[in-house]
Amino acid sequence: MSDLSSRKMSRRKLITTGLAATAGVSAMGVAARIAQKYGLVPPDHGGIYGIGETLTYASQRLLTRHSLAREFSRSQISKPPFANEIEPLTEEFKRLQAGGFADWRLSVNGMVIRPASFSLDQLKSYPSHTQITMLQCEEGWSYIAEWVGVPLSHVLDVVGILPQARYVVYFSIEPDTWESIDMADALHPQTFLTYGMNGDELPVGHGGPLRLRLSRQLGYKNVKFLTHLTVTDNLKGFGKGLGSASPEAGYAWYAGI
Ligand SMILES: Nc1nc2c(c(=O)[nH]1)N[C@H]1C(S)=C(S)[C@@H](COP(=O)(O)O)O[C@H]1N2
Ligand SMILES: [Mo]
Repeated sequence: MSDLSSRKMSRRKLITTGLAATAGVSAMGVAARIAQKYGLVPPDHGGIYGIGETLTYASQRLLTRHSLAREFSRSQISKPPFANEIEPLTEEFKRLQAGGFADWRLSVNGMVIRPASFSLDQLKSYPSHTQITMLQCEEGWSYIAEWVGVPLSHVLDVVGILPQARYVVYFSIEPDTWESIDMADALHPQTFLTYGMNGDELPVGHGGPLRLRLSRQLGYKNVKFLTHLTVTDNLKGFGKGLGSASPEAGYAWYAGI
């Protein structure tokens, strides 16, 4: 992402201001210990910024575990939705695109009973979910669109997740672009693998042919060009162990809105 360093700076500034503005650091330490006790510590909790991350994640999880993101009516769909700048697409992506994405696969493995690889047609054959929600970028802009896809919970049912599963890690065909979510978000009814948008195929500019859409977290958790999911009980083995590429660049792992 080209503007990563500037976004990183503004995020840091935001958190530092937040720390100064809210309760003393010792009160936050107590809250962090409570979060630890209830297993509500996010993977990017280390260091000074981590106290804030733990507070955000723990309080959201305790209060809003089952809450729904706001849905809109057709008349509220933004016209025309605009695409965030995307990195130049890889040769492999272009090859798949030239073939109409017939060879696009989503592989699913990890703590599952039946690891599998799905074509787009297979995913489209499952019961679909449609929703009109807002996508919000951490930089402040947003838009409302109608998305269609298959609930992630359905795909997880097909592969059968093991009871000790705690997170779903998801990867883009774009190098170094990956995120993860906890099971509360993975199984949430508004979390789905989208292949359609505003009555059409999902445009490449918005992450087509396949994108993870979760309406309760910021735009950057909505990874485009999805090729792989893995189910795990521990995020330590992925990247720098912070849960996704975002905290490695200064963004929160948990980006609840
Ligand atoms: N693979 C990939 N997914 C991505 C990004 C990206 O650069 N690459 N940008 C993220 C960010 S920061 C935002 S705000 C949204 C933007 O989505 P949009 O293009 O549909 O507006 O996509 C997210 N998903
Ligand atoms: Mo963003």
